[in-house]
Amino acid sequence: MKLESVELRRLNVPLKSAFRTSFSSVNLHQVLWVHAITDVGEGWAECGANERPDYSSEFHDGAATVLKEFLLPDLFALGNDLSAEAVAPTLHWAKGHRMAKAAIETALLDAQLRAADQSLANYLGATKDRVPAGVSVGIMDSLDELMRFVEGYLAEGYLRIKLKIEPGWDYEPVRLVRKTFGDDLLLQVDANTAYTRDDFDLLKRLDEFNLLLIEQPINEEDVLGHAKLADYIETPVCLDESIISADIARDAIELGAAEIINIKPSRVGGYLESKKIHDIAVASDVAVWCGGMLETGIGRAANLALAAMPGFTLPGDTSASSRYFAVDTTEPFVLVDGHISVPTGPGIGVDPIMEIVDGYTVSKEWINKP
Ligand code: SMG
Ligand code: MG
Repeated sequence: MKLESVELRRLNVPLKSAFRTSFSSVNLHQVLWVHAITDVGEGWAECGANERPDYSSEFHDGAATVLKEFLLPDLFALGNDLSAEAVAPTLHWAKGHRMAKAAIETALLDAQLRAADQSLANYLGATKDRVPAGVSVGIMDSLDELMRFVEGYLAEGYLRIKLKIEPGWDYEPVRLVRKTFGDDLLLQVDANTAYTRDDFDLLKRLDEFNLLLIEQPINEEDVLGHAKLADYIETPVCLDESIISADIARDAIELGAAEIINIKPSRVGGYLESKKIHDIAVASDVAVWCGGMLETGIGRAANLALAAMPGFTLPGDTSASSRYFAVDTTEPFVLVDGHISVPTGPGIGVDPIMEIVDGYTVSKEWINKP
């Protein structure tokens, strides 16, 4: 396969309601797409970075710049030696920028698999044709509002609820959701690093609610702190932001810091690295689940393929398109009996609907092979 040109496309996709985490509140999802044109066909990917470096150090302008100035020139230079598998080794010299690398690797993997008439799910070794869906519920202005949203999601059929928490929005919302919806509800929380080592007693209070897990309670660089917390509380500690590579996943597991892992392909540099993390976790008896970055259909499709691998034993943040969007960029993913179907078509298995995509597009830039 040979890379001929790449389109960087920015989209502004409105959210149905504001999504608030411990670090931001957004009601417009700003998206960066990477569209690769090769000699064997085209491929699409959604970059996991946010517009601002708030979830991780990456952000759209940074990803676009590193792609244009450093990553794409090396991939153009490979000529006919390009393959999706060659992307990570070729770009290894460039430190970090995993979301930018994941985006181009995924777009090329999509092109390569479409040409080979193979689905991403099949390529990754998926064993399921549908995956159980969880939903991530943002921080709300009031407990009443939270109850209304959770009740609505449960009525739609979601099989697991994840509550975003932060200091001041933790014990009470969790207590109320547990009390209202019962002990059988699969319930977990995500702090996005909002706590510190001084908050362990506060976090221990959540033990009484029999949570599936607590996700990334403290600073992503404090892996040892998570191991200490895991010793201190009953609730299993799950890492998200900290796990940026298979090497870190292996270390975090060995340290006792990652009792469960949220795998987000964008955060770790792509689907190939995600597969490595999956394999390491399975070999260590650590459960994994697929996280999300509010992906539109292009990104959601690829995440569903990953979530269909055998080690993904917990419901992911792989919710239906309608969780966030009135109109998705592809055929919408729908919830049926609490599950979402894994695409079976070649590559990521879905196509952008260009009339809709063009309506969301705010800019396009083409980078051509020199
Ligand atoms: O795709 O449903 C989704 C988003 C799930 O909560 C979610 N993601 O830390 O896991 C996480 C957050 C990051 C969101 S960045 C705005
Ligand atoms: Mg998280």
